[in-house]
Amino acid sequence: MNIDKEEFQRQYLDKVAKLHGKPLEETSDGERYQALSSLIRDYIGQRWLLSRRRQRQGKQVYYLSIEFLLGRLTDMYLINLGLRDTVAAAFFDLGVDLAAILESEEDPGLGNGGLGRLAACYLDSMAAESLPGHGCGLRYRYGFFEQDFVNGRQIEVPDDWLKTGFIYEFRRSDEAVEIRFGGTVTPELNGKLRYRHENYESVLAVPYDVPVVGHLNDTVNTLRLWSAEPHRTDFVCSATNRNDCLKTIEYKNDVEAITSVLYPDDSTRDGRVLRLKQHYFLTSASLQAILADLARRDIPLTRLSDHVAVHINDTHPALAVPELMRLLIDEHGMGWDEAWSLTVATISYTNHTIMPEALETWPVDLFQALLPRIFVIVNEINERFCRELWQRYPGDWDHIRAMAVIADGTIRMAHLAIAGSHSVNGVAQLHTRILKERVMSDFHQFYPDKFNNKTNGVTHRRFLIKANPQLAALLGETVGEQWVQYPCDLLGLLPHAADPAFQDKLAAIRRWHKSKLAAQILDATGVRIDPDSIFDTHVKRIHGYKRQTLNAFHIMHLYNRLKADPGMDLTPRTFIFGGKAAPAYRLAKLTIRFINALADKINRDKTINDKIKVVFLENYNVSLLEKLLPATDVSEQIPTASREACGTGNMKFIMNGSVIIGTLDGGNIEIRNAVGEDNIITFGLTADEVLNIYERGGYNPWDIYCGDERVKTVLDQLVNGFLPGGPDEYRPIFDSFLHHGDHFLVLKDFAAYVDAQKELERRYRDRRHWLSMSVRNIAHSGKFSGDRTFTEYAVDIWRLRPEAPVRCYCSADEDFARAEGGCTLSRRPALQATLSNATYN
Ligand code: F58
Repeated sequence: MNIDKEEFQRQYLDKVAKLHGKPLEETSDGERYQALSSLIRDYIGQRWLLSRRRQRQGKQVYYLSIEFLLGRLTDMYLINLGLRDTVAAAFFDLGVDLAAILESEEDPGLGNGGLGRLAACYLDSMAAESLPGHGCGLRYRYGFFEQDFVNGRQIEVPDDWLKTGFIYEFRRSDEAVEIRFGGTVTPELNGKLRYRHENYESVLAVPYDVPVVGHLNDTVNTLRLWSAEPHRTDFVCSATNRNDCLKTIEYKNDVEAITSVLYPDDSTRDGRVLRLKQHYFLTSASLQAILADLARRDIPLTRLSDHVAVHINDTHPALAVPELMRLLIDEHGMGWDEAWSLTVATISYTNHTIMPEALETWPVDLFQALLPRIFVIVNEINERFCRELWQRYPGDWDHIRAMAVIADGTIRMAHLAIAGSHSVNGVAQLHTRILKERVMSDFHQFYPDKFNNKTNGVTHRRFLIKANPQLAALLGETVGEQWVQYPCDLLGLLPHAADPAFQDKLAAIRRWHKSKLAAQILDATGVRIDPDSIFDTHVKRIHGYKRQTLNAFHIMHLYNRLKADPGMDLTPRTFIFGGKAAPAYRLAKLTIRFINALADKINRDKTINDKIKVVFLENYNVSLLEKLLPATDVSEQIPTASREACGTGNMKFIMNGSVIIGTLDGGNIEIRNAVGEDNIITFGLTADEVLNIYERGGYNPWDIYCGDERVKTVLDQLVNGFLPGGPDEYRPIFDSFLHHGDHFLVLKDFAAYVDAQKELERRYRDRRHWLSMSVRNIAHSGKFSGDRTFTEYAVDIWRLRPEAPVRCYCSADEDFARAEGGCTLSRRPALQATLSNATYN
């Protein structure tokens, strides 16, 4: 956007006056933020309108997701509009602290983990690539939850992210649609078989649109968030009829509950019903709007899949399959076969997990009661699918039952998603292989062409340019500003990897961020950490398979060594944790308490000379991650191999120059292939070894407990009063390892992890060597840009003809060469020349 500093100042001061009626000097940071965001909203409005007009004819992608973990928007809008430097300079002149203003923004609480953040990264990439791709999600009144620690325990506080309003949403009441729950359906034969749906509960889905601004281009896409509201016509409340009034209030509460919170507690039947309601609400509202838009564009429904791609992010929106069938058949009079081929051609599905407990199923009775018409359709899909299977595997009932959509009184959403879509993708090469060869091998045999891999990618605009502007500037000076459009150009750093002058600049930037983070941590936790220590960060959802306990056990072991030998030569290290535990996941919550107790014990111990410090930061979210990325030396990516579908934190850390200590799982493997074995520290069981243990057994954690003194000491310390909080407090953790089989193989990998940590420290001590590793990680991170992934989705899955030609992304690896869209290094001759002239040492 073209606006100079003086003009911006004029407009801003004008906005302050109009909004607040007082001079800038008298406004608070919050009021200044309001004025800035309101001005940005004005800037975006006009561009949005033009972008919609331009995009009208092209094929549109709709990315349906139960989560969009957006992070703060203001700074990103400024970057994408090309206004960040102008605004920073303008505020500097006005004597206003832009950073403080930006801190007043709430993180929109619309997500929880990697799946939701991936959805947000892809929105950013689609807009950056000028692809007409839009998000469809829910406008939760309260986010997942805000995490507080009280005596080291996680307390879940409602995340009231909307309390002061959300300036970037545009309510579109005129585009509200009706959603129906419950009731009865009766078949009617009137020439054609039709279903009459009666006595249902009617809910209004009201869209709130959030603009998604492309990076330095004219594209503004839309994230549409649906909010549940009572239907006006049902709102009966008169003073004379108290019963009606109570019913109305009950109805209103029931309706509003649908979008009141992300992941409502599903331990009760009511909670499960609410989640299913959310899923149907999201899919039905989105599909109704998509078809309405098609009609507005005068496109016949029979051409649906040429003009629309609907992508389902995991199985939460898998009801898109039967709902699209319902709309095509019931509302538009189409026959089953035509509706089915259009549905399959339109929908594609990404799987994000192989963990059996996370593959969604619904009890038939619950499903049928809530969605009677949809149930009839799912039943029909299942019957037809089983008939097809019978043709292929006549008489093999076991095989058919294993693959059926409905079996044993449950509806299996992954099976529905696979049967009803034309593409099923995993999110890393290993994950896709496991899907094809193990978890969904039956489906892969049946539909070999549907399965494909799309290794995740993340946006370097948020996680590098926004999070680490100093590094972004250094990269620009070194490899040319074009790296922002072509992240593969970062390969041009390789010749500088061993250059002390470049390394020193990189080190100075990291040191600056570390000292800033240290100050923030002191402020937030009262713990003083040394900016010259190794910052070792482990941030992600708290889960057994992510193995925060493995990290904690290693810390305990280090502490034990230090206590035994206070003079031990150890590079000072600060272990930083962050992450939320699902409220009903007791062991994960206890893990938080355990790590907090350990932190307390270690941080108070004066005898270890501050050699190790441990902090668990409250309320991990996107904004906190952005502060940690540029200050982190070591990133912990240590899941049980095979369990982490891909991971995306790993990618965000390497683009900031952190070195990973990690297992050979998910995206770590591809990162290792890209950066080279010498620039990542890997350890532990491979995925195949883990899967073999799961299938054949043969692992007894007691053998390790009895055979490795270090493990025994650490585990005993959980229950012998070593930790504050009492000896029984942490017994469930102890039991999970020794009495419940150490499902995530923490003890099994312990020795290898300790060795890897030693190796890490050895390498860190050679400062030049460490910095060269760091540079090489940044250099190879271009491959993990979400723009690259999105190009692959656009070309292979959605068959999208983009508005602008798809940008090509180079890689030294030929596996990124693609027939269309992508490209190899050979397409960037200048870079190729730099690289081939360089000597790497
Ligand atoms: C994550 N899934 C994967 N699920 O764990 C991670 O490996 C992958 O990189 C990422 O998706 C993106 O592909 C994930 O975040 C959830 O948060 C579940 C959602 C449903 C409720 C339980 C958690």
